[in-house]
Amino acid sequence: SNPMKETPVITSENITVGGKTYPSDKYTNVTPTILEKTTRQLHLNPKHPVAIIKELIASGFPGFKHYDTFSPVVTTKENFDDLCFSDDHPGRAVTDTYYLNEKIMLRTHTSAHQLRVMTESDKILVTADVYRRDEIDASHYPVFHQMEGAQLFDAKTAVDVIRKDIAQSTSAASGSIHTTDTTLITPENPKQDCHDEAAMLATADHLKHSLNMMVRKLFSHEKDLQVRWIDAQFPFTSPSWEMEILYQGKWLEVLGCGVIRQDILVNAGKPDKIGWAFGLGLERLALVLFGIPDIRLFWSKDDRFLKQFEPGTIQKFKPFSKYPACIKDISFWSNDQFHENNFCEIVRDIAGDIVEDVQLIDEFTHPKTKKRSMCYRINYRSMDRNVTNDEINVLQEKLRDEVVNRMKVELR
Ligand code: FA5
Ligand code: MG
Repeated sequence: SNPMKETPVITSENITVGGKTYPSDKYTNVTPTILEKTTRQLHLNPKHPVAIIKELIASGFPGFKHYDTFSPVVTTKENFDDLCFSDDHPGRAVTDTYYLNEKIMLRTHTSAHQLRVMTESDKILVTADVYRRDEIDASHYPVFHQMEGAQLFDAKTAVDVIRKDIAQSTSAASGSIHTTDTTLITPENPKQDCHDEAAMLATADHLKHSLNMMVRKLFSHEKDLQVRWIDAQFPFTSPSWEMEILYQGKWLEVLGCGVIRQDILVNAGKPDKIGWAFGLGLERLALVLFGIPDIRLFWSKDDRFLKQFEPGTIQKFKPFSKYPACIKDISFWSNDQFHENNFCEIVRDIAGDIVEDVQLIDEFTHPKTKKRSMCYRINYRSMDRNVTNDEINVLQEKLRDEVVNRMKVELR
């Protein structure tokens, strides 16, 4: 049995999650809603889009050891100290990170497992749920999934080994993906002093090549996909970059990566290696791949979301509404004081969150009386339950009364 499936418990003294109990203190800021997410394990449900994209990406890294069952509860040492985060790095703030107590937290990235897995293998992938006190919008959610990848080479032979490897990895049909890379090695995004320049450049080439191939493989059916590389900064890599994909008219950041800080390899007992690492946002790539309009949908328990996905296949998502809409029109003779915002305010007052949409669908001026007629269509729909026609009729009647009372219009 999977201990992460057990329901977390928060008391005033401690927190139980994943079958283990941790004492709370003044740093404690995890909430029941966030802890509940640790039980979901979307990346381990083979029919979930997060797991489907995980498998599709992992299949492009044969020979890599893939870990995907690490507990989200980690130490601040694993998440920050081991990765060379400074003591005052903003990522450590209680405003950004979920703490169980001063030393125990929910991982903010899969890099928290880098050191541990690098001691075990030179080619690794780690997939996991990660937690951040981030904003919420269509591409940000406080819980999401990352895949970490890393590959290490013998520093002495890296240049030759990498040159051969890149030559051998034949480029899959690219669809029409346009990739631009104008990044340079600069003092702001520097080589590490301890690195041989040729070995570092080869490692960086291999990193970008591997990720460009990953994107080509994943999006081979996409038309005119725009991809770009930009400079970035991470405490645990240098130089560092991010990849962005143009999606719905905006550059969407999908991954961060770079040449691993040598201190980390030394701490992993591998001082003679040089290596690269990346951390990608699985939901961000899945948004683009499946055409999912909103990152919140990944958490849906509705079959109409989950049933659209098949392991190993890429099918565009067909948007659905959780519960059926109930559409009502209201027509009236308007007047000079009428303002649409006031009308919408009344609709919201009466129906609250059940209103999905208000639209003017018809407007005309009577040729003789010069009176203006307007017809608004109101789309009622609940996110979490079925609304009945009777119930909506009551709201619509109230609306008709209020519109007359407050706007002095004349119903038709
Ligand atoms: C990191 O987390 C680094 N650990 C990545 C890395 C690994 C760099 C190894 C170098 C070497 P960043 O904070 O940029 O970096 O997050 C990585 C990716 O996670 C982002 O590019 C984005 O795709 C995704 N991501 C970040 N925040 C959110 C969020 N709130 N919701 C959904 N996806 C997010
Ligand atoms: Mg970033």
